Amino acid sequence: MTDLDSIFTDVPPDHRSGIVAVVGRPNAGKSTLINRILGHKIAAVSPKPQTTRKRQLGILTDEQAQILFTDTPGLHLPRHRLGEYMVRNAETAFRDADLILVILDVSDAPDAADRHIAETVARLRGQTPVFLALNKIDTVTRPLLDARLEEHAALIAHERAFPISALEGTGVPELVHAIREKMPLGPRYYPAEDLTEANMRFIAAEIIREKVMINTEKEIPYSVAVEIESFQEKTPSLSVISAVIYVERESQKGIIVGAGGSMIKRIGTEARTELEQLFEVKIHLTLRVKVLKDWRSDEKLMKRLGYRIQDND
Ligand SMILES: Nc1nc2c(ncn2[C@@H]2O[C@H](COP(=O)(O)OP(=O)(O)OP(=O)(O)O)[C@@H](O)[C@H]2O)c(=O)[nH]1
Ligand SMILES: [Mg+2]
Repeated sequence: MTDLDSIFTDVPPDHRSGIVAVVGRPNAGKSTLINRILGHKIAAVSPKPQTTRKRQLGILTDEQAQILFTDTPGLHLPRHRLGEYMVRNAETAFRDADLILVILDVSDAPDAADRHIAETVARLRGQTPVFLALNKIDTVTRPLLDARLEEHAALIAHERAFPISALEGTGVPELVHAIREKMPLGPRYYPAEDLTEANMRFIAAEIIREKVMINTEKEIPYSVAVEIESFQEKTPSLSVISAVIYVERESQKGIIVGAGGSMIKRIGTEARTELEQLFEVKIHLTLRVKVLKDWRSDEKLMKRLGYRIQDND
């Protein structure tokens, strides 16, 4: 039997499958939750808002079901072309979804950004059912927690709400169980071993960008784009990757390189270590830094860096 046959035949007649759009404000924990659900890191995570820039599929497969989780950029009020791209990219995720999973961060009381999410969900949800994941419950102690959960749950009309900690895993199995039950009958769309449809080049670029975001401050995390120039699987146990880190200004280049190259070295070591774990091979990683002036405001340059407007169609 070929691989293709097994995709279509190895599932029971009551097999379920569907798409879950994971949406929320920047920093709510969407990517953390998807990594947690899959038990593998496929998406970049950082303490800074607006880490995710484009949709990414996380695929959860078991005997009974295949659930496709769409990680999306945080919904926010954009201030430049890249921000507009990100928000439109997130908004299109609503269109194909069988279920909308809104992640709310309960570590603080709801504010204007949360109300903006609520309005966006109300505008775009159509007839699609909504579940809420009330995330970061590890940061709030009882009895305050109960009031917090209620305040957040009151923001958005929903079918069910689940208090969770994406970081620690609390409540996540219950959430996944409920999502599975909500999926319509359907086939297995991807081979059981696939975790994402993103290729290794994209994941490598995202991990490098994540390390830049974690290690830099102010505008720099947002001014960075990463391009994989070459990715060669030299042997089954060694890959050689060379990547360019683009920034918007000469001064930012100096900061990313750091004194005596210390910063770029740190970014390289952290990225390499994590990629070796993810891909289970040794990696030689070479990083260079280049200036692409004001690329975030320039649609042509954005396109060159992989943020194509037609991604939003
Ligand atoms: N304490 C705590 N921190 C969390 C939890 N979930 C996520 N975080 C942290 O919140 C920060 C943002 O997490 P991300 O997963 O990048 O959030 P996101 O919603 O994908 O953010 P954007 O991609 O920017 O929209 C990271 O520092 C995470 O470690 C949680 O359950 N508890
Ligand atoms: Mg994210």
